[in-house]
Formats: sequence, structure tokens, C-alpha cells
Amino acid sequence: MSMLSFEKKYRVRGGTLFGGDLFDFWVGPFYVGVFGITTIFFTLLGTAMIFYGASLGPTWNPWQINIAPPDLSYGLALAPLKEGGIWQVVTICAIGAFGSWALREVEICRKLGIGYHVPIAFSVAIFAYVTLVVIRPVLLGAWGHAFPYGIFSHLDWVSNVGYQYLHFHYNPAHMIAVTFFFTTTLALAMHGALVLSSTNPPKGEKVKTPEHEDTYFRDLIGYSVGTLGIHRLGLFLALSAGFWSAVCIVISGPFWTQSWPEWWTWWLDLPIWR
Ligand code: UQ2
Repeated sequence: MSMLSFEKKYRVRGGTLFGGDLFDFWVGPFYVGVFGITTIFFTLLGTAMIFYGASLGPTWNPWQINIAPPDLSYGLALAPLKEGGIWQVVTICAIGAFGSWALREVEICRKLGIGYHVPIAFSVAIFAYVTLVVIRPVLLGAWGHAFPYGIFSHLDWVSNVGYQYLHFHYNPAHMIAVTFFFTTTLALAMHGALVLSSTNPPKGEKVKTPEHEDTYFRDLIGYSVGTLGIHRLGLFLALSAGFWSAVCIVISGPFWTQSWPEWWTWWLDLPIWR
């Protein structure tokens, strides 16, 4: 790998956030760090707890395994392991592992002297997850409002919570989130297609430059967002999708308890109709 000569220059001690030189080394291609160790710890413990929970259940069918949060009657208390406590330990392990991974990303950014864009992007995904399993359940007063860990069981949870608000697609924040998700796929499809089209010319022709990419969109719609701009736009669109997803679920219950179609009566109630 040609990168190896460069890697020698940056693979030096320092830039850590915690613990100084402790675990400040690489194993093969992987940076370890204190947060690499904590990532491995939380991942192994969390995974072991999921297998333990599965062993108590009625099935080993991967589609049907379900690790449920405590009953609503436990409120925000710790529950016995077999009554949702496993779910609580798994949740702590998940947040510990995701947070450790984000901090390991930050340390690698500091060593390389690059921006924190990647850990910031990952943090928005973590924020969306934490909104579902911590922030909203705490606002509603019970861990039982979080979603269960299981392939079909979490789908059932999404469906049930959706119907609880009659028609979730009338949630304005959900509309914004969905729009950002679709726009993200549009932007990435355009970007991927444009890069492949200029790097894969017909047989015998030279690979084209970014100038050709700019020119393609200027010819087509009179505007090119640019090679750096498309990546800024993509990051903005994707982070916005995650952010508005978190908003649309956290307002459902804590800030709006009626059906979502009902929310739009503000429009019919405007004084201009009288
Ligand atoms: C572009 C550009 C790229 C791209 C893409 C565009 C050379 C390689 C895809 C075109 C993107 C535009 C015009 C923005 C579209 C807006 C939305 C909201 C989808 O100009 O620069 O770099 O990949």
C-alpha cells in the first residue's frame, strides 16, 4: 500500500483526549487508544447480554429474537435482569460503545490534524438513537417507552407507535425528515453517477476531469454546486435527515398527544377563513 510511507509520519504518540500515552499504539492497521479498549469492552458485554437474553426467550430464530425494555410500571427505575434489566444493560453498553467509537474517531482526527466532520456526523446518528431510548422515555417517565431490540419486534414498535398518533405521516417534523432522506438519496445518486460517468469514459478515451463534471451540470441546469460543495451538501442533507427524525419522534408524546392529522387544525382555525 502506497499509504504506508505516509502512515509512518503520522503514527506518533499524542493527540489523545484521555489517559495520555495509555494504549496509544496501533495493532496492525488499527489504532487502539483508551477508547478502542472501551469500545471492545462495551461491545463484548452488550453482545453477551443479547445472547443471554435470547437464551431466556422462546426462539433462536434471528428474525424473532426480542430483548424488551421493562414494563411501563417500572417507570424510570432499574428493573430485574429478566424483567427488562437486560435491555437496560444492553442500552448502557450500546451508548458506551457508540460514544467510545466517536471519541476514538476524534483522537484519530487529532493525530491526523484533520477536521472533526466524521465524529460529528456519527454523533448525529448516536443522537437519533439516544433520543429514542433515553431522551423520549425519560420525558414520558418510563423506560418501557423505548423500542425493543429485535428485528421484527422493533418494526412492530414503529408500526404501533405510528398508529398511536393515527397517521404518523401528518407529523410535520416526520415530513421534513422524510424529505431530507429522499433528497440525500437523490444527491448521492447524482454524485455517484457523475463521478463514475467521468471516471469511466468509453473504451480508448481519457478519464475526464472535475471541470467536465462542473460543465455537465452547467449545461444541464445552468448551475454546478462544485466538487467540494456536493460533499458539503451531502453531509448537510444526511445530518438533517437524522436530526429531524429525532425531532419527529421526541415531539410525539412529550409535546403532542393527539393524532397528528389533528395538528393541522391550526390551518382551519386561522382567522382568515372567517
Ligand atoms: C455538481 C458537482 C458534483 C456532483 C454533483 C453536482 C462538479 C462531482 C451531483 C450537481 C449537484 C447539484 C446541482 C445540486 C443538486 C441539489 C440538490 C438539493 C440535490 O455540481 O460538482 O461534483 O457530484
